[in-house]
Amino acid sequence: MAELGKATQAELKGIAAAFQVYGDFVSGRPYGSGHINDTYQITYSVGGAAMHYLLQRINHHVFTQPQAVQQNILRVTRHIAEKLRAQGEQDISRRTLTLILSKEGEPVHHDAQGNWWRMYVFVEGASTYDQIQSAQQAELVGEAFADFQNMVADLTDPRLHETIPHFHNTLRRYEALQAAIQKDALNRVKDVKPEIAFIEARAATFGRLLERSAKGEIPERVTHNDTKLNNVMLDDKTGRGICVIDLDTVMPGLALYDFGDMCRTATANAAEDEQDLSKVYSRMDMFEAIARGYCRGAKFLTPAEKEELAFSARLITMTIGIRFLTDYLQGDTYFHIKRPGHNVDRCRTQLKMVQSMEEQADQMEAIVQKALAEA
Ligand code: ADP
Ligand code: GN1
Ligand code: MG
Repeated sequence: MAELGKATQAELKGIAAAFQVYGDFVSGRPYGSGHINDTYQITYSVGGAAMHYLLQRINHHVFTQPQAVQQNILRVTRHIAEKLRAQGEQDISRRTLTLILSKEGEPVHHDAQGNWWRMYVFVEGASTYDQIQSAQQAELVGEAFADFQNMVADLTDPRLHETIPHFHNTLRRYEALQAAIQKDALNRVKDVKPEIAFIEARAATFGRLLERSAKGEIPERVTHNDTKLNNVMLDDKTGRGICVIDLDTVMPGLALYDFGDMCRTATANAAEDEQDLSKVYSRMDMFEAIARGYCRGAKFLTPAEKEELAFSARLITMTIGIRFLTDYLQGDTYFHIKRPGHNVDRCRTQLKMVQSMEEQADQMEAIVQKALAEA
């Protein structure tokens, strides 16, 4: 997979001009800490006032059908905006992403180099966090993602495009890891023997949610599928989770994966790429807060979903750990890395988080029961 290099000011100016924006381009700068897309904050001068836009190059190696992604996002964001409007909400362009169409009226711009770009209204006065700051914040994050699931629940007809098929299918992710181990293209397997052993020892659990879903016990819903902490914007004044972002993977899926992924990131005591593993563990005060916020909003959960909430946190953390390790063995072609070994560091934190959640499994179960009872 070829790296998509960083865009220059002149390129950004040209790309921004392809969208329905007014005023004069001032500057563009790389923005955020996502692992997939290339994100830029663009400043325009409009009638003398500074105005920001969010310009993103969609990673077309990851999202091979950028137009399908954009059709989904247009549909999702318009649907949410309509709902918020009907509820009498204010400030709707801070409460959902708003796409700015290209001058051709499309939700995406395809440039001469073959890159795909999209532009959003920049949400001001709100921030994303790579690490959780407080239990109150964790509760608000749980609530924000539950609200999101409620708002998109009826986007079923027609079915949203599956932008990445089998995205959270742990068995397939495990198969991909085994293939990468077999191939060992870069002779890296020798460095990660304990990690491989840790994963293999737990393989019997990887099909658990898939089986219950195939039996019809766990329903398909419209889900976000990338509910990491830094994919929700929190209001700088109130702390509320005002806008769920990074909508590329909104598609049919399991609500449990969304719950699990918020626990993976928002209960972590350390950064996703922390190298000192003694700092990495899952915080139960944060888990309690997320479970409270999420269960209060997610009134739709079936008995089987309720039973698997705590397990889903371990499973998704394991799945992401498997994906980081696979990418490391394959030569770091999927996730953006900033240093050699970055993906193996990320894998190690995920496996440490799994271990920490396993050690606290009984407590997690009790916390879930309490959160459900009080919801
Ligand atoms: P990635 O898929 O690479 O994670 P995101 O869509 O999550 O990309 O964007 C990366 C970061 O850019 C986010 O974590 C957030 O901080 C910021 N961001 C994204 N969209 C907006 C927006 N509309 N307004 C302000 N900041 C945004
Ligand atoms: C990626 O795009 P970003 O950084 O929000 C990845 C997620 C992983 C996450 C791990 C499309 O999320 O699936 O859980 O990294 N997104 C995609 O941090 O693969
Ligand atoms: Mg993101």
